[in-house]
Order: sequence, then structure tokens, then C-alpha cells
Amino acid sequence: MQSRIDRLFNGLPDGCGVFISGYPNIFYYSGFTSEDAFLLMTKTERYIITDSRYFIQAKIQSPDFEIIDIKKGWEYIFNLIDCDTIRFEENKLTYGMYQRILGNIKNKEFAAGQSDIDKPRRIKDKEEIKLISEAEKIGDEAFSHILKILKTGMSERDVAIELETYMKRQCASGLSFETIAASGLRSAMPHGTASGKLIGKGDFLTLDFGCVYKGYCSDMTRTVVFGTPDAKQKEVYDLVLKAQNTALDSIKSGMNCADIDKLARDVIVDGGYGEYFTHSLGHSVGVEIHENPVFSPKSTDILEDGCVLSVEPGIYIDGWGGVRIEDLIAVCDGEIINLTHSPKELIVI
Ligand SMILES: [Mn+2]
Repeated sequence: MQSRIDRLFNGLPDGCGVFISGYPNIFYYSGFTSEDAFLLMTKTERYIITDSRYFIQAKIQSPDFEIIDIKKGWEYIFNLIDCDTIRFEENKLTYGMYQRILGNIKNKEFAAGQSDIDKPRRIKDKEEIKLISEAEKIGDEAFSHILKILKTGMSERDVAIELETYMKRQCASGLSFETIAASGLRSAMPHGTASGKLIGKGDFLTLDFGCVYKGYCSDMTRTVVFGTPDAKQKEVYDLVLKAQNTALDSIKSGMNCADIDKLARDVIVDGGYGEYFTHSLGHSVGVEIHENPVFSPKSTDILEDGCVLSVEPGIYIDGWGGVRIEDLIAVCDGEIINLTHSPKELIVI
């Protein structure tokens, strides 16, 4: 945790403190796993603010932090640290909390600082990459499990429940996001979460799912087809796979994230389906499912060693269906390592 906190304060002006109210950064900087907590830090001071239900847990999980009872009140709490400005998470603090705190801060500026507070999380250390790859392995195993039981007549919801139960049995603490299981016409919805629809012959089924393992998220997508695919299904599937492989074959650290998006997008545009690839190529994954940097046409970021991102091209045609294929990659020593190992040839159920 110390190196994370050092990187945070190296990116901030001198005399700056931070106030953290969102679970992802509380966990990232302190290891504390309660949502009912706040962190207050300067370069040299570390406080966890929580209530008596969590004192023992905080002492065990965050031995370098001093535990402060929230009952002491905000005026007392903000006087604990010595700084001119306190940066807070404007995307995590409610307006009600903001107002309450503002009335209790004396002689210190309270200023938005989300992007600076999030920034160290862009570069994952070896341990984080190991945990993400272990989470992704649970996803791979869940996918091979589901292949054994998929059949026409199952509902999307039953498929999702099977995947989710399997991942939890493999020690996942939860899901990275609500499982997407979209079949037939519903597969044209990039985020079609599982419904009661029964899967029929001729349907594509897109499964996009992930779990949380030791605090880190996994994310993967595979699309399978029920019954022999027709010519258009094959064409669209092959094009999405070619787009993904084209990107995976070329990604290296130092590249522009927008150029990486373009590698895959050009393949789909050249194949005549450009207007149906409606989202970005990928996003970072870590303690949260959507982090920065991202592979998007508008990105101005450079890919660096330690980044972990998804590569997930897709084609979605309203009234027909859709295909997405998603792997997670980690950038290590300039090259990428694919953390996802499930097969990618079109699987016919
Ligand atoms: Mn994703």
C-alpha cells in the first residue's frame, strides 16, 4: 500500500491532503473492505474514519492507519491533518455529504480531485495482475462448465445463474457486474442482461460475465450459436474475431490507445459493418470493472506497462442479432499477455 500512497502524493501539489469516500479507493489504498468508511491522508498521515462495528477489522486489514471514530464529528476529523487543500472524490461523494463536510472544514480548501486520486490505479503491480488473472481463470472455468450444460430451451436467466453459482463456488466473492446473457434478437443489445427468454435453435448467445476475486474483477465475453450457423452468422462472427485478433497481434506498450481502437475498428469498417460497432474497443479492469485508460477513438492516453484492459469488438444489428468476443490483456515488459484462455472459434451447441 505504501508505494500506492507514495505514487498518489507524488502526483499532487505539496501541502495537499486527500479525502476518500468511495469503496474502490478505500480498498486500493488501505486494504480495508468496509463500505462504511472514509480515508483521510496526507503524505505522512493516515486515518480511517469508521464506526465501532469495524474497529477490529480495520486494525487487522489496515495496520498502518490510525482508526478514528466517526462519532468525533467532521470538524474534529478534518482538523487532524496538516495541509492547505483537501482533494475529494467528486464522483463518489454525495451532494448531501459534501455540504455537511464543507460546513465543518476550517482554513482548508476542499477541491475536486477524482482523476488524481484514481491515477495510480492505472498501473497495476505484479500482485494485482496475478489476482486479475486468477479472477479471469475462474471466468474461463465457468465458461467451460456452461458449455457442458447449454441446450436449446434453457432460459437466459438459468444460464446466468449457472455461471454465477459456479464462479462463487470457486471462491469468487461476487460478480464484477450483472451477467449478460443475450440470445437471438436480444444479442443485438450490447448490454442485454439475462431475461426469462428461452434460447432457441438458430440463436446466437452472447455471454459477458465476470467475478470479483480477492478484490479484483474479471471480465470476458464469448458468443456461441445454437444449431448450424447460417452464412451471415459465420461472416459476422469471423469479422469480429478477425478484428480482435488484428488488435491482439499488434498491441504493445507505448502505443496510442486511440490507435489500438482503430486497429480493430478498421477491420470491421472494411468488412462493411462499421456502423454496427457502436462502442469502444476496451476498458481497463482492476478493483472496478470500468477503469482508465480506455481503448476508444477519443482516447489521448498512451498504453503503459502494468495496464490491464479488455479487447472487445462487437457487431450489433437490430432485428438480427449480435456478436462480441472479449479477452483481458495485461501489458508486461512492453508486450501483452492474454489473461483469457477460452476458445474463440465459433462454438456450435
Ligand atoms: Mn468488458
